Amino acid sequence: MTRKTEQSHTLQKRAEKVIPGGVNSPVRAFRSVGCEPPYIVRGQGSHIWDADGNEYVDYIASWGPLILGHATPSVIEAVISAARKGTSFGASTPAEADLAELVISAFPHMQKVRFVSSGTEATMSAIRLARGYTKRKYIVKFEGCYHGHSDALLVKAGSGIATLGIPGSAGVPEEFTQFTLALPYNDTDAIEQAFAKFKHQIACVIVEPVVGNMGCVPPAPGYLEALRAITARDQTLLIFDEVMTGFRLSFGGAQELFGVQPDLTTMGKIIGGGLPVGAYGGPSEIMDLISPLGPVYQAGTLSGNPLAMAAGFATLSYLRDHKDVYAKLDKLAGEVVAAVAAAARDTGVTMCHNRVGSMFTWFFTAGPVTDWTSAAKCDTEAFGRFFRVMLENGIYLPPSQFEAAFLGAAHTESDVRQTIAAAQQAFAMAHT
Ligand code: KE4
Repeated sequence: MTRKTEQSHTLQKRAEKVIPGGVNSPVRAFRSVGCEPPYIVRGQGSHIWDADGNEYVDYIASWGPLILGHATPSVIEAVISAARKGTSFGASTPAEADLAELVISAFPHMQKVRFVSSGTEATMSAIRLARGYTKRKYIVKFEGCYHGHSDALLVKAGSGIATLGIPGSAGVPEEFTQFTLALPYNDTDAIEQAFAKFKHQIACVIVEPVVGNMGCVPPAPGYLEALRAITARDQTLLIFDEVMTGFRLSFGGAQELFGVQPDLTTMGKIIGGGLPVGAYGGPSEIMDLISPLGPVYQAGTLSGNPLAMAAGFATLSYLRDHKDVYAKLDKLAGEVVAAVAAAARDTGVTMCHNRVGSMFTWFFTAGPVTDWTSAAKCDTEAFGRFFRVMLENGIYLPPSQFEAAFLGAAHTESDVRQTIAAAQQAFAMAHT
């Protein structure tokens, strides 16, 4: 199949003249998979169409938000109805508490939530709150975990364990990352060493309870429990960054699935139903330090935007009322992931995979992939070849080895069959 790409190519060249790389978020440039990005013009259910008329089974789902699929009627109707009354007021609206009450109903530890407009804002604000609450400066994050692009989090691990992070991006002065510790994920010794070295000085540990941003990497058995025990022992706040996993892995996110309760939870993606929403929440004792009640400042012009609230409320209402959807997602995702893995094995292609519920990654390495060090061993060229053949066959995967793919409520057995067939073709070609 030779997919037509002229229209997307023209659109890319036009966009590059006025937008850096032609994209408003780097991963969309397809730089690591060796082809130009299709320009998407429409989505419906589990499918999207590009400017050249090519149709794809979509496993990106806007990087997670569209768990119900594209253009879900209840979501669209809610947004249109809200828009007819105006798009934004910069004032309180009933829709904000509607969504806040629904979000809080999913998390037993949560008494209050503050809405913002992105996951980056959510994690940045939660960290500021943790520092204000504990009056401590140091924070811990993990290599391979991504929590958005605020300066203190754009850090790569220093040399050796429990050494302070070094900037991971140009434009971030080392002073801005000097209080950030970047530790290996799934390594409890590293955490113990850090807390021994920085006893009573660490404000918070922020972690993706199931990592999506080095590809899908689940917590080792007991790891989240260890993080919870070690942080509680030192009065450090544990922040679960559930921007990706919240309402994805279960209605109560990873913390419900694994039975480990953080102090603060950050959210995004699904809670906006495809519109810009982030959030952070926790007990009133901590959340009431946020302005205007307390001394920790945080604000946002479009926070709680009525259209975004409407889209989020419609999406979460469906999930609240159809919790059986999670078992269905788990089953169908299990089918497609296992079948593709079997096809790789049958053709001698070196690949392993991780999956938790409806988020998963096929890694082009023998594996297992348990942390950034093992993820980084992937043959990204092999992933690129796989990605391009899948795209040619109408399967739209995340354009990076180090991302998670998402299956949603609109995906069908037919989508799964098409995906498996495309993978079989890709693996057959891998030996040519
Ligand atoms: P945003 O600022 O992009 O809304 O959220 C940042 C963020 C925070 N926490 C987690 C666990 C996340 O996965 C993200 C953003 N995820 C990426 C995909 N890996 C968004 C895609 C992109 O950067 O374009």
